[in-house]
Amino acid sequence: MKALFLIKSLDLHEPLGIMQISSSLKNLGIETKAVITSEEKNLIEKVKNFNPDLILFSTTTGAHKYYLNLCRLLKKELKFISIFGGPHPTFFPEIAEEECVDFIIRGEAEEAIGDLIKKIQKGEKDIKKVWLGDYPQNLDSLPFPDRTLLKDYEYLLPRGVRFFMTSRGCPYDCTYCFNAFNKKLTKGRYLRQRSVENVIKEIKEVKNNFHLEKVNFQDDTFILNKRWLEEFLKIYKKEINLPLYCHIRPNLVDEIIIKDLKDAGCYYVVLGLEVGNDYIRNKILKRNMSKQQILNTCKLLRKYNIGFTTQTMMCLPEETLDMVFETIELSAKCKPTHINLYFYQPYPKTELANYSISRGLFDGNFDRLLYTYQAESKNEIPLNIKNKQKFKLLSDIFRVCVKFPFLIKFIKFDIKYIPLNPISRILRTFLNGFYFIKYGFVK
Ligand code: B12
Ligand code: SF4
Repeated sequence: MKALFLIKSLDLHEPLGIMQISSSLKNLGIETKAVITSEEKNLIEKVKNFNPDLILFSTTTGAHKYYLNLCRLLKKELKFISIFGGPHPTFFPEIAEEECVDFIIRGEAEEAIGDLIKKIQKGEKDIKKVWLGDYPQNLDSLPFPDRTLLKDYEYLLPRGVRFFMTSRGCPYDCTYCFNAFNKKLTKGRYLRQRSVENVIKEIKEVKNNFHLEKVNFQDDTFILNKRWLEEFLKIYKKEINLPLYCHIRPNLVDEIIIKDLKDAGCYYVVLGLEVGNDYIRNKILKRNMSKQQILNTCKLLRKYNIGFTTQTMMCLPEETLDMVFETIELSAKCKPTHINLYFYQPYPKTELANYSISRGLFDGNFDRLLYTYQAESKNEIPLNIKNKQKFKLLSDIFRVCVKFPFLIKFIKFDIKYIPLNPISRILRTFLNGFYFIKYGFVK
């Protein structure tokens, strides 16, 4: 049997979920291959040449329209069984009603995919269409992700950077995030941690077989388990000793953690600042985090010379323009290396999406969501909020204000009262141009 993963783009990351499923399939004796569809001029030919029995689609909400269209198109050209998995089918199983979808697996699929394929191989009739994966309780028992799957597309990944996951799950219940609902899908423990030895073994294997310069941990909250972290970082320093990157949550940070991370080679972290307004952050988003915790974390990161990105959001339910300026003010005080800004997207089954629907801010049509939700005036704001145009214009000048906070007062007046005045438009364009020349696109 042959299985093909079709992936729109890598977005500079190794897709660990897909690589994990590829390992499970290989263990069943199935040949696997991945094709990055945006890289192929003649995709249909390429697919036909491989002649897969199974085509697998891993999709987030927003990317699902692309994959459904692709699947429909391919179904017209060749015979195969389609299997959908990943976050969108997990939270929106209604996708199984689409004609081109043969099977979906919700949740973590390492075991379920094996069960499904055995039934297909036996030629069983009436196999159920919607499967729910059992969330593996012992992560050490899983095969390592298949690092050879993307060997033809290495050039799409940052050179020397490899991606790892040391845990699954998150104990928090932020209202916009998938975790709160995801934990309801599992019968067992949701928060699971691999052993230190198991993670070190995987990194060593990668170090020995591939070019490895930097280790990128994708865990939702890498610093959650302090005892584990302390032990891990010591061994990591001794046995791996490569620069590392991870995600941290400011309420979990203390100076010992930041110092330990730095000593182990941490050069960069990402942290969720989300918003400056306390009501939005703690009541609407349930972040359970104070401004002071965010400021202290950023101060420590600067003290230990660790670069960091602050993740921020705007266009949330109940958020006003003044509240976005609070986010700008807090970000400015944090002095981040890079700033990520997104328009809030209501994802299926999240508490905040349900709240948005109940307040008439969102119609519940998840097909309207975007592949990515970077905040820029050319992208759509999904919620039906007042003053959309002003929010969009503010998103364009957000980073400039964070870098040059003395401009905040002026921009506040400008965006609130004269956003479309030609002179203020020219001025904002000039400021953005200056910012771009000085810091480039990504900052
Ligand atoms: C790393 C990461 C990224 C990376 C890499 C993504 C990738 N291709 O893996 C980058 C930065 C590129 C990224 C981008 C985005 N991401 Co992201 N990302 C993550 C993160 C933190 C980890 C993903 C991961 O590696 N998990 C570990 C693996 C083992 O788990 P997994 O991927 O879920 O795979 C398992 C199952 O889902 C399933 N499965 C997965 N694929 C398939 C396929 C088949 C056929 C089957 C049967 C099963 C199956 O089995 C796997 C093994 O158990 C998750 C949160 C999380 N903790 O999972 C968010 C997450 C997936 N991202 C999310 C979002 C919203 C985005 C963006 C829209 C953000 C943006 N700024 O634009 C984009 C979308 C881009 C896209 N291509 O669709 C959401 C998705 C929510 C939703 N309803 O769709 C998540 C869940 C985070 C959240 N807080 O809600 N992301
Ligand atoms: S801490 Fe991060 S990963 Fe955990 S629930 Fe909140 S947003 Fe999601």
